[in-house]
Amino acid sequence: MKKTILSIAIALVTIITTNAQSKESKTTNVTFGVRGNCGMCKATIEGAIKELKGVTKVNWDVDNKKIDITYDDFQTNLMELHTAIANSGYDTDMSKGNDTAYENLASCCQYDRKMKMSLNPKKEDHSHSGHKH
Ligand SMILES: [Cu+2]
Repeated sequence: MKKTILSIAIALVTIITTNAQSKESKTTNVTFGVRGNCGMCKATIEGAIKELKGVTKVNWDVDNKKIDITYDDFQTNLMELHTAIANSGYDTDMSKGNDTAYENLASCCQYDRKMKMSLNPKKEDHSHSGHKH
């Protein structure tokens, strides 16, 4: 039973992917700085991005204070990504977080607005050869 559901799911994904490719689309990948503190911040930031059309992948890195987004340039654009995050109360390296939204964040999420963002990963992260790039 589980196998059947999985097969159907895979078939559906294939159909959706094929359809998406037949229309005009331009997959773009972008990384930029976003301030924040914790897992709750991560949920808020990524949630704001997921609401935009054309976003296929989003990951906010809590340690390095930066976000990685894959999106369709025909459905949204870089400025919209920054604006969506700013509207949710978070600073990006291109736009300042909305003050009211910031005030409404849980107190643990009220990050230091002078916090450095878009940091480089620690060196030891890349010294292991166990994974491919
Ligand atoms: Cu938080």
